[in-house]
Amino acid sequence: MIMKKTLPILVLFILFFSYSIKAFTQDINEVERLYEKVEHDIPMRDGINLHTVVYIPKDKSKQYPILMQRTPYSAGPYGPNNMKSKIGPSEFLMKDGYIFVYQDVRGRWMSEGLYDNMRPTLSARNKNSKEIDESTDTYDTIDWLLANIENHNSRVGIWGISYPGFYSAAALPFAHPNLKAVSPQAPIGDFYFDDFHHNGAYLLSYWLATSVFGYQKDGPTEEAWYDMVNPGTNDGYQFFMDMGSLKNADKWYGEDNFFWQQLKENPNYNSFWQERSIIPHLNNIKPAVLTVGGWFDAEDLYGPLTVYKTIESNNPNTYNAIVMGPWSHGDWSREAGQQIVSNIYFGDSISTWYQKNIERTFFHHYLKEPTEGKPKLPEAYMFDTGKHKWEKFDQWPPENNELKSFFLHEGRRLSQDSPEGNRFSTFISDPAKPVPYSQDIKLNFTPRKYMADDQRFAARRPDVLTFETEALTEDMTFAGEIMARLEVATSQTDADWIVKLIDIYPGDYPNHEYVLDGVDMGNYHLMVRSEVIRGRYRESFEYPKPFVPDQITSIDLKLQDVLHTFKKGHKIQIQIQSSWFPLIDRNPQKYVENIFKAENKDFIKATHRVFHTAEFASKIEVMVLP
Ligand code: PG9
Repeated sequence: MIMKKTLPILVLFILFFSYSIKAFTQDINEVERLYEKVEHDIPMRDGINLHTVVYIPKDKSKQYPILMQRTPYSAGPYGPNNMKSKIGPSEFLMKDGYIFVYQDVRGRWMSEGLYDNMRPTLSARNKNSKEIDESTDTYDTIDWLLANIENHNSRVGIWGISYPGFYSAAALPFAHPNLKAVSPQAPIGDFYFDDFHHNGAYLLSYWLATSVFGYQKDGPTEEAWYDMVNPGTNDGYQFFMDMGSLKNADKWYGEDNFFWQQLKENPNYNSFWQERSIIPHLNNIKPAVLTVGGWFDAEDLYGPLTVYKTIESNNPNTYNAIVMGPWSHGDWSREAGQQIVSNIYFGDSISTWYQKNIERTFFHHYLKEPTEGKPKLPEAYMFDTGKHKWEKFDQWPPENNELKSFFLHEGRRLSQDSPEGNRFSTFISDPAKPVPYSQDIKLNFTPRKYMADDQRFAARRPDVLTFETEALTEDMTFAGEIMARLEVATSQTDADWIVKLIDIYPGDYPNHEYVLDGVDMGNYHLMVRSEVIRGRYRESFEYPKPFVPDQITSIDLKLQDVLHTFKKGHKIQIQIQSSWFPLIDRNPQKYVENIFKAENKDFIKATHRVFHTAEFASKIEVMVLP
């Protein structure tokens, strides 16, 4: 009797149990189920071997494109039985079937040779030469793969995010003829404007990252280095205040951190940095290019925008498209369900939508099922961070943009009218009490989420100037880059200038869609864009120049592109300050040859002035959609 009753339940239980095991193991072992792995040490033209891990579909009845990634972050796990849990840019491509290739770049991890940050790109090619750069290493790798890997369809792609994004872009000069599709995603364009510096200011917040790339072979992870040096606190603001001048960082890095020595010895944009930029080499591009970035990417925003624009202007016949989404660094490669940056919720499954409808379409068109003509994608898929929706453009920036100027006025006003009268706004900048860049400053990670932070905390400080419009009577969309043209004076001989573009939500903002539970958006000061320039570089990043005390001086500062609709009822605000700590290092405000070697005594208070008169009219210039 009992068996009759329990048998059906038993059968159901066994079925459920076996299904859940299968589903569980399939998720974890999907890669193992579909792919096998082989590792090679591939010889480059100079004899150096680069360690390369190849994932090949087990189904040998078909031919597959090769999709490679070159990385300083390890092509591991290594060893025949250790598989990556995720291969390729997305699960869609993993399931579509590609030969995925991961390579340790020269001098890192299992590869031989010497590492060089942002290795300079050779400006010419001599096929008998043994000279190398990242492009020749990619070329030689592709040649070897085509000759030694089976089941490929002879078409090769390369992709990568951040530093692997740089290596993708670095494959473009003198590209291999079989390289058909390249997707630099959040690529580093130039370490003087991405990651380690912004317009001459050193990104102190990259303190840990400097450790990762300052040693040969397998430099420690940020976390490992943090644990190793054990700074004794995780309060980034306090730690760097206690450290004082940058010269005191030596004790943390040690003499063998070659990158730290290079950073210290090259404070200006000299040949050391210039020759490491990939931007000047983006000519005669043959592969199709899809550049991807995040509007709130605190690490690499200059890179994707500049790579796209440079290719666009230098290579009119090259397929060259851009995607900029509501992402911080690399968000588009992972699905978090709700897409959130700081407190701002932009919508659901935005990364999956991009992976499926944009990235997959690009690679499918050029690699998987090569098709004549262009893929069915717009030139620019750009997310409006004010409207919270994707927009398509047939070029970026849009050609029908209108240039508008917003002038600073006394009384903290911002308007399109030209200023009258002889007035300026003034504040005291004290390096002993620098303006925090966020209200949550940890030491043990590179800041990635501050770019949409609420800026009310800064607006209420006496050393932050604010200028704002009346509530808008209609929506206004900024689409493109922003130029801050300031007329300033300082009582000392050096100064940093930070400009922030803020979207002020109405005080009674109704908590409806796109508002996170528990976050009151009323009067939220959303930072839409921000940038700094170290004032000594106002005329030249290579040849710094002190200020003449109290002499009115022009400062032009480019803020990277936005696509943001300031909605009716919102206000546009500009914030101006002279410290942004510890995102960037402090400016002593007394001109010294090299701030990395300044003494604590060199850090002095200064009285800064920003002019808004008919003759000296500080303003921001923006591109507005009609
Ligand atoms: N661009 C990022 C980075 C570069 C160098 C140091 C630390 C971070 C990245 O590759 O994630």
